[in-house]
Amino acid sequence: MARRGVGITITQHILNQQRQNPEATGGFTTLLNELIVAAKVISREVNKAGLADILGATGRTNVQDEQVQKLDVFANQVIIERMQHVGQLCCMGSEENADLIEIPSQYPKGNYIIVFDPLDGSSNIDVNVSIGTIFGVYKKKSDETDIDMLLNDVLQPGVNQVAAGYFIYGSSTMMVYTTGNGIGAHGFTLYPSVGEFLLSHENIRIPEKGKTYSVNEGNYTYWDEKTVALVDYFKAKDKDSGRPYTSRYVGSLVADFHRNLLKGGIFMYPADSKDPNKTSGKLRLMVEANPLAMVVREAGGYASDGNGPILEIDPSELHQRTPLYIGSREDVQLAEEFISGRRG
Ligand code: AHM
Ligand code: MG
Repeated sequence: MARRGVGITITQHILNQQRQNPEATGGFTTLLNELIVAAKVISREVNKAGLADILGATGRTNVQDEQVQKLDVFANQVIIERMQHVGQLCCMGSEENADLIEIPSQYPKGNYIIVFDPLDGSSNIDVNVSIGTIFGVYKKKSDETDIDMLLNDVLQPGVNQVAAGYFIYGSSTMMVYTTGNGIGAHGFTLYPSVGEFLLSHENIRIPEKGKTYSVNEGNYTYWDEKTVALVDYFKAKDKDSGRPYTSRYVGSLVADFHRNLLKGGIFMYPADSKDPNKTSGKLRLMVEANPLAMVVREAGGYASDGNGPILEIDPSELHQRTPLYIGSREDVQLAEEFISGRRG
């Protein structure tokens, strides 16, 4: 027997959720729908990335004599162009843009803010490994309209996100999203022949404890002793606690996270000494860590910077970086014990 709701479209799902909120105006649904259209366009381009040499590699012209763009630049442009005219946004923040993105004056504006990483896992584009788009949505707090003043509205802790999620362009294209408040995290698979995302993973629950750790161990030499002790712990043999864990890492956050979300485990990008302050790793708080932290929380998991919840960090910069430990609750809590020095 089919599970309840499985097979409904993402649009229907968003509408159903919005109906439960008496204050909903439909603007939020419009916003997410436009993002979904952008993701479908990106998915189509990602699927033909391997044809770049045939159609003309980046920076060259293709058979139609058009300039071929880098895929991450293309993805960024598609999202900006589609989202700027929905009338629901006051500004946007992208991993690809140093500053906030203004809504052009000819378009109406709204009270939402979207932050995104248009194509995460860029080193994997050329080698046919899954990549993704990550997004978080906030509501503006002030009445500001001046772009220079809006940064204060954007720099909110992740706990304030009203929606968050990601698209993964893999063996199939999926969207996983949540609107928070215990509503759960839900997964939709793009059926290319129909052109719709259909509900395939209703109310995802991440196992409390996994058997997998995901980390770039090539950074071992740049870690402090607490991080080394943590990773050594996962690799040590102890039958009772299910160790050694197995290791899985492809270097695409969305792909590594998605696997652990469905199967259990922990993804880590610890602080390392490549960072001049040794306080963060490579990943960005607002466009990478916060959206996934909201998804994992709704799925019953946890995300930490090693000392406390990612979602409670008060950001001071749009492109701020953070250490990230995310996945099964017990595994992330254990990582926190090591990193905060409560356990050695
Ligand atoms: P990107 O935004 O430039 O693609 O970088 C982020 C990616 C993540 O997807 C992934 O987790 C990480 O970088 C991998 O980094 P590393 O190659 O240092 O392991
Ligand atoms: Mg990224």
